[in-house]
Amino acid sequence: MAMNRLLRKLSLTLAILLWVAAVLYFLVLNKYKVSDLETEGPEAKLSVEEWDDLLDLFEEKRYLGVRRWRPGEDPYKLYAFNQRESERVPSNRVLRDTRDHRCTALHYGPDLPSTSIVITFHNEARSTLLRTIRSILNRTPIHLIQEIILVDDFSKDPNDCLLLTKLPKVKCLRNYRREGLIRSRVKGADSAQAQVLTFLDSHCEVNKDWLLPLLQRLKEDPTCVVSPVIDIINMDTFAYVAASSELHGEISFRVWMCGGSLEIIPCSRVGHVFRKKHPYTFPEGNANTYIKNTKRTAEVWMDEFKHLYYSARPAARGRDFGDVQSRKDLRERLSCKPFRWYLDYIYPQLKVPDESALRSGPIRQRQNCLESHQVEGQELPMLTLGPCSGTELDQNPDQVWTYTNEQQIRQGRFCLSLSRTTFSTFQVLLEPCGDRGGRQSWQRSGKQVEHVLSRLCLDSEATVEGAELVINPCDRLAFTQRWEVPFS
Ligand SMILES: [Mn+2]
Repeated sequence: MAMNRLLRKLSLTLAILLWVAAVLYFLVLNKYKVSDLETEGPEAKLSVEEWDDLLDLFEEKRYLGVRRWRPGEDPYKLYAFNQRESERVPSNRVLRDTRDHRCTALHYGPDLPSTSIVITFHNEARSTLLRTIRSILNRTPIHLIQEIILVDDFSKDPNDCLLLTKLPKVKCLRNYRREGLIRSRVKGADSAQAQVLTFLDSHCEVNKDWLLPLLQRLKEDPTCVVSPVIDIINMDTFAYVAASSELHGEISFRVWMCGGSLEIIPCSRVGHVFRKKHPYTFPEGNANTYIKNTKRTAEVWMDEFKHLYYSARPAARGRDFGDVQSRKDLRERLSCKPFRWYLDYIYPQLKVPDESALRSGPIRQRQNCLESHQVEGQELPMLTLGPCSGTELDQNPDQVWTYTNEQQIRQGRFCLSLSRTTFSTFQVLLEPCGDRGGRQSWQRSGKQVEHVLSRLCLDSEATVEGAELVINPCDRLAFTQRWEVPFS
């Protein structure tokens, strides 16, 4: 007993010692890194005096004094990040160098091409927008910046953009109606003077030497599209946190199919404020814009695989997606390869659903269909029966279900699942797909749909609100257990 207590005491002491050592190590490391930053080469940086002069002209305090957070206000209301913290963080703060230590030993060619940096924004917080620009001016050899082009996508206050043109290299373009991200970027690109274009978000902070390895790689191979590793700026505290060095960028199949390549350059680091939602609305409504954009991509680029997109996004069926002829022409003109080539040679690790096992469509019981139903304020959609609606060509997305290789009955990210609560284990509802405990496995058995583990059958029971889905002992005579399904 005493031995036990002693051991516990010892291990606790050890844990505390380790913790103290770790904190000290981190502090020392931090200090080292900070002094490292301060001794950056003179050509890379404006002197303090030069900066002071420019900022006197620019009047930073005055710029930041508009629409400031006030005590009592919700600091997340305007921008969906903590505005109060953002305003506390100086525009020229010191960042920890998050690169692998081996990056510091790299040398870059003296004749790198210069770049035009395009930053688009719509009602961005002034504090984050300014910090984005100052971090660029502070951490980039000035001769490599041809210009910083701000594209103001019809923000409420034109001065958010205009006043910043007092900073070196900064230009401002403004849309006189809301155009959206890509048209704004194209506008910036059209007016750019440099050969290399760099697109940045409007709430970033670039880290030490961020641009050099990107330009170096482009010089070696001009067909590349390159990206930094994106570090995380915490939306609550604005702490700058290193992203894991495991690379997980967007793999743009369009670039690969048309003879380019997309590379994430590990020695280039840029921080970005990740948010849980957009603080602004899209020109055609958030869901509509998303569906339209992804549907256009599928229609132009995915060839015979586009039905997989529709299985995953049934809401896109029958939706208008505008004219894509010019995009198809572009694909033709650039002699881009088929989507299948991309799957075979660039991303063979990607598991493409086996077509014979993937079937989708409505699940019918007489004239009624299995249907999902969004309820205001509720996280999970309700599962119910409703009159079948929609046609083969124009299906009702709430009534389209996909049977997957994992024997799930799926719609979007939700799957038919047995209830988790003990007092109603027989209820069937919608939950996020992915349960491995067998609550989401179903198979067809004649006219019935059987829950694989319990061997009970999918059934419906009338309630005051309509119908509830349950499982019951299988009974071939019960009409509520007879289903027409799109899979066998
Ligand atoms: Mn962003």
